[in-house]
Amino acid sequence: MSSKILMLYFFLKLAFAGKNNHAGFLFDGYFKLSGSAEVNQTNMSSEVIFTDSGLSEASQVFYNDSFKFKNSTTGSVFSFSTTFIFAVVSNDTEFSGHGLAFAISPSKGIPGAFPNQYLGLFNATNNGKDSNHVVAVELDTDQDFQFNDRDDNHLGIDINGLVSVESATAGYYNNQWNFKVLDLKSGNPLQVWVEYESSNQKLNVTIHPISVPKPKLPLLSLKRDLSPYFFEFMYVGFSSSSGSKSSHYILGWSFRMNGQAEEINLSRLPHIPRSTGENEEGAGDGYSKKQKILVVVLSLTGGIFLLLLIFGALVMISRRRKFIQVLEDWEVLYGPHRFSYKDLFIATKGFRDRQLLGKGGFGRVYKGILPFSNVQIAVKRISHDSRQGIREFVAEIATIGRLRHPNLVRLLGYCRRESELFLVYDYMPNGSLDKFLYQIPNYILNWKQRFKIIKDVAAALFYLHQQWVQVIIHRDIKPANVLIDNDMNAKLGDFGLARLCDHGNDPQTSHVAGTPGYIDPDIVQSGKSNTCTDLYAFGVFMLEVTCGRRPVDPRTSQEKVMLIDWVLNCLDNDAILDTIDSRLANEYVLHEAELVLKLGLLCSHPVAAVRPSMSTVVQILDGAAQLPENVSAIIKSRDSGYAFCQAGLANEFPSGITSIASLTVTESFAYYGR
Ligand SMILES: *[C@@H]1O[C@H](CO)[C@@H](O)[C@H](O)[C@H]1NC(C)=O
Ligand SMILES: *[C@@H]1O[C@H](CO)[C@@H](O)[C@H](O)[C@H]1NC(C)=O
Ligand SMILES: *[C@@H]1O[C@H](CO)[C@@H](O)[C@H](O)[C@H]1NC(C)=O
Ligand SMILES: *[C@@H]1O[C@H](CO)[C@@H](O)[C@H](O)[C@H]1NC(C)=O
Ligand SMILES: *[C@@H]1O[C@H](CO)[C@@H](O)[C@H](O)[C@H]1NC(C)=O
Ligand SMILES: *[C@@H]1O[C@H](CO)[C@@H](O)[C@H](O)[C@H]1NC(C)=O
Ligand SMILES: *[C@@H]1O[C@H](CO)[C@@H](O)[C@H](O)[C@H]1NC(C)=O
Ligand SMILES: CC(=O)N[C@H]1CO[C@H](CO)[C@@H](O)[C@@H]1O
Repeated sequence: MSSKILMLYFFLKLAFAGKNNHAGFLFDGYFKLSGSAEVNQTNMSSEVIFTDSGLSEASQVFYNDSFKFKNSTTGSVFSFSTTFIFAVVSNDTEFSGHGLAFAISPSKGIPGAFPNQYLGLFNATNNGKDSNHVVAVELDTDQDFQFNDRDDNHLGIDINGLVSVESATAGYYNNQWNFKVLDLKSGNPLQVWVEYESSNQKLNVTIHPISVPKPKLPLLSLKRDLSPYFFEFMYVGFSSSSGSKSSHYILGWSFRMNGQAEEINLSRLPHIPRSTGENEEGAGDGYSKKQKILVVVLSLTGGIFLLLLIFGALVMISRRRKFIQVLEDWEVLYGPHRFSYKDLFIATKGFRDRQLLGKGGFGRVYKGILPFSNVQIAVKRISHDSRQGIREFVAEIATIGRLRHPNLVRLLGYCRRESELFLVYDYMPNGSLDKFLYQIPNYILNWKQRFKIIKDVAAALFYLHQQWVQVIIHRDIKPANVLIDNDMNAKLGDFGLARLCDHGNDPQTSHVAGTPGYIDPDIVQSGKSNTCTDLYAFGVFMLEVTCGRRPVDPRTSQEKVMLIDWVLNCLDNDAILDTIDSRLANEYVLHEAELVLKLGLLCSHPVAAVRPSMSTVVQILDGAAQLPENVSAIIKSRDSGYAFCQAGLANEFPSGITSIASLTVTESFAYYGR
């Protein structure tokens, strides 16, 4: 060893000891977990890693020093953070072993642990026992029904046993809040973060490809005080199921107590030996190289020919379709709003299923990019059987198209072709409020955001009802029709559609528009909708956003199934604040939340005459007006109409909704609904 390198070695050692002082470390080498663990580091002294391969077949690699995890006076667990990059390389696509785990253990290694499905963490006798004092994050690549595994590609938080306390399919939420599934055993390096926050006792686990920055939202988030499971001093390390099926590599690892783990320098990421699969292929399986090339060439030319044929056919079809589209004189009046079918066809890549954003009662919504301008759009495809009403239909669209408000999704135009109608909207990449409230686990809208969303929707409705030259009734207010932009502003979508779709329909047979749970009981009787109908739905919406649950939830206890009933009951018992979304963890503005709940009940009062107007609602929300003095009394005074409402919701719904169970899955005209 030259003196230069020796000096560097000592320098690194000193830097390590001085800088981190047992508060953390950064290891930028790599090691392999399987059979006997091998440790290879690029530039760090080898003493930072303790290798224990003497225990059965399960391999474990632990850091040589323990860390102080608990405050000795209070007994609470400190915050900690760790990140590591791992890769699972296997040469068996069918089965690639059980996986690996990051573990926090009282000892340097976990004695007596079994390999395979036990992941080197526990054994058949101690699995699930409190005496283990082991907290682990499993990266599980096999489904073991014994431990209630959800699938063969998941992450889980394991406390003293292999039945995960919390688990989820491997993946992450990208910037548009779309979930991307990751394949743990792809062989590609993936980065994992395990972080515990002492102040709110939350353990978060995040996974992402190394090519994208750490996602904002964790995949797993467990609220749990870890102090019963930890001793004052604990060791950190990895364990693996071992076996010869796959190799588990750790390609960098950093850990820190009371702070965020240092980022791993990706430019220094070591190269891992790839699977031996390539060699196997080369070993020959009956085909010579020439034969293989021939097969490839043949299939390529065949494929290209087929593609050309399909392309030609598509071009011809789209040309023909384009000609079918007839432009009538009066339509020229609305000229700028009309898109050509061809453009929409190209924009949505031929209305391919991959472009589908959602399905609803009115039709499907596709994502598209307009040719030439590259503007992103959302195209709603509606089938419209009646031809007679088409003129009114288009006039209606022109009306909707002229509506402009920051809290309305902009309608850019339309296209009409045969019995189909296409509505073109601004594309909202983040999707709907429904997604933020219910579909992204671990995403919790805070009170400020919720209150803002309620005010935004109120402003949009006020505009539709009272500020525009003509009264527009929305008729389907619900979280699935409220879109969220990048700054978490809410925009109401699908306005005017219900009325649009009534044109050309026989009013006698037209069904009640709206979504069960949001439908004014009055409309069920009269069949007529007006602004009061919207107010009812908006009242339910306010309760829903505040309580963080759907208006009808058959999975909860009997007294909570109907949201309105439950909130009313709690109001009777002077416990209205109990209904506020528990995920907010008491972090809300008390007077605002109480105001929204009472206003929500007032708007969803069974007697339409009692409901305030949208202008009053906006004033109350802005603090420019007060709720009536006797609001509680008004809310509680419910007459026979209310009984009907209950009966209506529980038993008979118009238009083919048969059971309560279907209520939560029926999204009648979701914009970006599921
Ligand atoms: C390790 O240190 C040597 C000596 O300073 C340096 O030349 C080399 O680039 C380092 N390796 C990595 C992967 O950083
Ligand atoms: C590991 O820690 C022990 C003390 O706990 C120490 O004696 C030993 O030298 C360390 N091993 C290495 C490789 O640094
Ligand atoms: C432990 O908790 C006590 C009481 O809250 C505090 O004064 C002390 O600074 C804490 N110790 C450490 C090491 O954080
Ligand atoms: C399981 O592990 C414990 C130590 O945690 C050990 O005492 C016990 O013997 C092991 N059981 C089996 C069946 O190996
Ligand atoms: C854990 O995730 C939640 C969001 O689910 C976030 O509010 C919290 O700050 C995160 N905590 C840590 C330690 O990253
Ligand atoms: C690949 O398979 C061979 C036998 O088919 C086995 O000996 C080898 O250990 C496997 N390699 C890995 C990385 O799993
Ligand atoms: C990462 O490593 C490269 C090469 O060793 C170095 O040039 C770069 O400055 C490092 N980046 C950080 C953020 O440390
Ligand atoms: C698994 C692996 O790559 N091990 C290597 C670690 O480094 C030594 C030399 O420093 C090599 O001989 C091993 O093959």
